[in-house]
Amino acid sequence: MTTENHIQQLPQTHTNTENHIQQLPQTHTNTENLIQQLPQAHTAAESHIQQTAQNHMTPQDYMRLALQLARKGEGRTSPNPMVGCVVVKDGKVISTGYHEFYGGFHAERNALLRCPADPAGADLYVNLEPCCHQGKTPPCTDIIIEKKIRRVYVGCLDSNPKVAGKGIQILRSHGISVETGILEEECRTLNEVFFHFMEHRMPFLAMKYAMTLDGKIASETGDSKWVTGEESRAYVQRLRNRYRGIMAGIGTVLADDPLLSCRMEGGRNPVRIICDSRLRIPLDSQIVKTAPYQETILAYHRQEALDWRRQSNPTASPDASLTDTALASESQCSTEKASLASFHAAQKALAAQGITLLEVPLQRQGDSAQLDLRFLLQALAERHIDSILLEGGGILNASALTSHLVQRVYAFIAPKLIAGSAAKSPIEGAGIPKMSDALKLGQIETSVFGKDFCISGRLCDN
Ligand code: AOF
Ligand code: ZN
Repeated sequence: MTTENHIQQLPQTHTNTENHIQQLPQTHTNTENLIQQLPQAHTAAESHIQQTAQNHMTPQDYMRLALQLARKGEGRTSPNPMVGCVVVKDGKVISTGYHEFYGGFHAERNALLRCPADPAGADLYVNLEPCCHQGKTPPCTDIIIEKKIRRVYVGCLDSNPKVAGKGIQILRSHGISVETGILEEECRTLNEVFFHFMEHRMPFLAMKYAMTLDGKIASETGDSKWVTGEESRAYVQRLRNRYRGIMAGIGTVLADDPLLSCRMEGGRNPVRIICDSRLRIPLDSQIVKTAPYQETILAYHRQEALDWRRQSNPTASPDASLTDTALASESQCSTEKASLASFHAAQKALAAQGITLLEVPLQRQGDSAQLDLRFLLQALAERHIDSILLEGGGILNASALTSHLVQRVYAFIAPKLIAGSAAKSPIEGAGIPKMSDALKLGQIETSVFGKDFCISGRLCDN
């Protein structure tokens, strides 16, 4: 067996709960094929395929269908969940629907409104408990009752306090039989962002990095283009579509001048969040130049920004050799004025590009001080940013990790070696002294992209 064959075979050892791999194009299942055929089953042959496939469908199979439908809304429903719905009558799927975009009809209403046949007496499968509140759209429980659905199969309960078990209660009180917990773990995982945001009111932070087999994200000279291959990088574009925000540090901006946009076909750009405590971002950087077209937030600290301007302008700095105190204090005063003027000019120029400037306090970590990420994330949550892909350098990653703000890790590993003790690694900082105290990941999913691996998992305690 060649090495490559060996690698290709590894993903097949995974469990059903690891749905990450199911999202890859080459791993389509029968239910996925079915779902692609459902809306456009025009020919007799297609209908035949549908019916054959549907004859042996279990509640789990229908729920898998609902999950696949739900994923069609990926990147468009935030901060609402991805929900899919399947209506089954006399052993046949008579309608499907999904939550297509934020503010649009819910999955159940879409499926029932578009149902070509009378759904009275049908079974309905939905990955999230039907809602019972009037929000942007009317309660789903209303239409399920009105259309005389007989049985409802639910993937998992909704943790939105307006729903949280009440949806199921209402259905049961109208004589509808409700079964819950169908593929519960997959249903929870699909909407992990929604549940985290609903339960903690904090954005779900996913740390993504790409490293060589010897754990380096760049060479000693700082070269990082490219660690991973095309397939991995295409998947990162998909992640950028999936997450509402993307976060990077000023170090990355200065080193790589990235765009941090989503280049996936039909994708949606994430909100860019740059941690730049000293407000150093160059006005001619790609981020600043494209800010009128892609929402951008800069997190900074006022005093750090002023101090940096004072220190980086030596001609205006107070001259220590000056003996005359009056002269010295006059010089200091002009330095203060100059740094304040430069700071205000930067603020104005950035705001003129449509950039939101967020003032964030500092947090001490050992001898150094960094932006208080918890404070920043709370501020972002208030702006309805429910999820963030962290594409930080080692310092920002360490800061997020040690502040216990990271929920998921995507580690892309390329079969390359670059060596060098000064070559940067994905997570820096002081580190954890004892292996027994290492932060542990669960729900591990392993995928192969070309010659690279991606290992993803949830941080166990966050
Ligand atoms: C969805 N899509 O298919 C289902 C949802 O913002 P609203 O008024 O549309 O309501 C959103 C809430 O509805 C959401 O937090 C969740 O509790 C519930 N279910 N939401 O966006 C759906 N079924
Ligand atoms: Zn609803």
